Amino acid sequence: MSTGFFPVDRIPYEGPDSTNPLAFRHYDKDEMVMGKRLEDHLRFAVAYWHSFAYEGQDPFGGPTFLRPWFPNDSMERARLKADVAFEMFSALGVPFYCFHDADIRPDLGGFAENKRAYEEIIEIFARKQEETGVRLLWGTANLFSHRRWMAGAATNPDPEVFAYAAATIKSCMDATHRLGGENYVLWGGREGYETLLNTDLAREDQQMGRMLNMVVEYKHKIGFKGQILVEPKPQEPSKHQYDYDVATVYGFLKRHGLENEVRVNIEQGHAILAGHSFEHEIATAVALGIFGSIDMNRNDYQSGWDTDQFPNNVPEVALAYYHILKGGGFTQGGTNFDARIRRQSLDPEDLLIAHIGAMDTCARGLKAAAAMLEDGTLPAFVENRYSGWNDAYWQDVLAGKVGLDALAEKVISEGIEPEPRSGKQEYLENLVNRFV
Ligand code: XUL
Ligand code: CO
Repeated sequence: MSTGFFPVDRIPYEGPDSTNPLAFRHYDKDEMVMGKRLEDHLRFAVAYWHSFAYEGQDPFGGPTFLRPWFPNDSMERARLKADVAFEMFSALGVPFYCFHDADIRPDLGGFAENKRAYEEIIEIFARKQEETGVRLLWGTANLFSHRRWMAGAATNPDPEVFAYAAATIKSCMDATHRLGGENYVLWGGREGYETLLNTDLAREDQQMGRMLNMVVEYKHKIGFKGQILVEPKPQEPSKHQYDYDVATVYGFLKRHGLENEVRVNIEQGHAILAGHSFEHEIATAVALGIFGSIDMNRNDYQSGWDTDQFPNNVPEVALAYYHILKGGGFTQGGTNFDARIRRQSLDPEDLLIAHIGAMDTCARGLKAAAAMLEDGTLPAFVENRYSGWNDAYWQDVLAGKVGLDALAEKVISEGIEPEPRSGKQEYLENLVNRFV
């Protein structure tokens, strides 16, 4: 029986001419793009925390959303929240969802009590997954909200907090495994510092490396087949976070022997905070062989905060999907909407409308990206730009068979004077604009 929270129980696809705010105009999940259904390309997921746990607070004001499952203090309310959440997943027709432990269970105090409450909700989720066909894209642990994490989880100066973090991650990995999750995510909001005056960087790096190695060891021990993903972010809430961006995470993985075990979950808003574009982070991960999944959202470009708004800019999203498709597309990853409605968007239908707009934006972006690839001009331009390197001699240079002195000799003996060639940026920008 429906809770009656939402005004409709199914969002139909009505095509680009529809004026119905509760219908898709571009996301037809069965539409074939490059030989694959849109649903299988995009692999959309709803984020439990933003849509069902966030109460509308900001740094200057308290809750604005008066949902019947707030406050988060009883199992009864947690069950109602789960009912409404799965009604929304089904209404939107998303294949996936994601959650933290603290999003889905009440905070009843101690570790053992919270674990029991968590496991009870996980069994409810397992039943609901079966009934609705909705699956888990990833699970994760909230190691940042409670005051115990204020000085870090894995990187805490107190080893007992490290142990508490390990125990929490273990129960979240067990739950993700139980629900058939396709990935497990680690985002270290408090793995960083507020001031270097009280921080030992070398110790904190060692602690974080050991924790991630334990996660990987445990994954293999229980036979979890999902990807382990680290989510980079440069700061907020910490003044500085160690998982600053994709390149920094790659260095960390190499240092701790994890570059073949762990990949990244890249978030648009985090890329912007790091001074990058979303496509920069995606292309970097693809180039390094650690691309895993994305958190899709957008930041307000004026505020300088991680505002976690729903995406609505097709050209931006198109370039992100271009690099994803060019890298082979998602395997176990997907498009998680790590986005929340604004605190004035009070109506239940606002939750649906936000996701509909975001899904349509992503569908248009992906179709534009696929058209760019199928047209082939852009990838061919880049390939051609480097084609000089394909010669056997230059391949030998890359393979280490030619040294600095031999190259110097070649420049002199052959009288090499390279002629610069146009990078054609404006031509390429105009080319992209034909598709978006
Ligand atoms: C915070 C953020 C998190 C992670 C999961 O900025 O993105 O919601 O995605 O912990
Ligand atoms: Co995120």
